[in-house]
Amino acid sequence: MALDIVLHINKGELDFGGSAVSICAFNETETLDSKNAIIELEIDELLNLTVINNDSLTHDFTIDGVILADNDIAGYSQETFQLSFDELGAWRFYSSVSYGEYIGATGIINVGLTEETCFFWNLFDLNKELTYDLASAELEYIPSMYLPELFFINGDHFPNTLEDEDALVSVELGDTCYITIVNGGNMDHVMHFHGFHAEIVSAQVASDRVGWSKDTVPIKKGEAVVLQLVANLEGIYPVHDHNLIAVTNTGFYPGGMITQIHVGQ
Ligand SMILES: [Cu+2]
Repeated sequence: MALDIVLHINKGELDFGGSAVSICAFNETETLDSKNAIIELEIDELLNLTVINNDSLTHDFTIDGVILADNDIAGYSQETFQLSFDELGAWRFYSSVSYGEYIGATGIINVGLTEETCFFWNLFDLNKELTYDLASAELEYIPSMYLPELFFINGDHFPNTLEDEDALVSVELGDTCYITIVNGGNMDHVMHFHGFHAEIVSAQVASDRVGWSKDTVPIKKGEAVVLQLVANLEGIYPVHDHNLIAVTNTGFYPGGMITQIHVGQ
């Protein structure tokens, strides 16, 4: 069994709350969307991936610990990759160049959960002004005095997160679901669940935490974790970044990395 997927690397400007920012993303079409692609695979399923680079600059297709070399995609060209994963988990794929990774080019590969109810939180932070120089490669690093002002889950911020069926956890009482969280941003994040503890079932960076059941889950830069959540309480519960700067939109609360868990019956 094999899955054929085509991804486009798109770069350009998008408007967030009246301000344009430069963004790079892996999308399923050649239209730039700040929400990166999510790929769901079975364990041992072969992924035949074609990556089309619509940027003039060279990008790459990187997965920490999996694909680190021979992965360049020259400007306005395409490459193919074949890969499979032999265990349940989530992986972050990204373009490791500064004008890719630092401005949002991170997607998610979820493995072994295609029969389950899954949600996805792709975390990203950025500073509006920096994005222009990063996108043009005039700036090639994140300055130590980094002051992000936009905080995204799946390429958008609260309250828009509630309109995203991958970001809003909507389940029935008694359901078990899985939440994959990837941090493609430029700082660490930490998600706080109200009402629930979630069990870490897979983690690429802090793998020693597998099996922990927590209401607050640190998500380091570059991390990809899978959480199992059992919806044993009815109602509506917030989930948010515990770093309170990250629950704002350009300084205004509430915004940023907030979503909700809806449990009905
Ligand atoms: Cu809280």
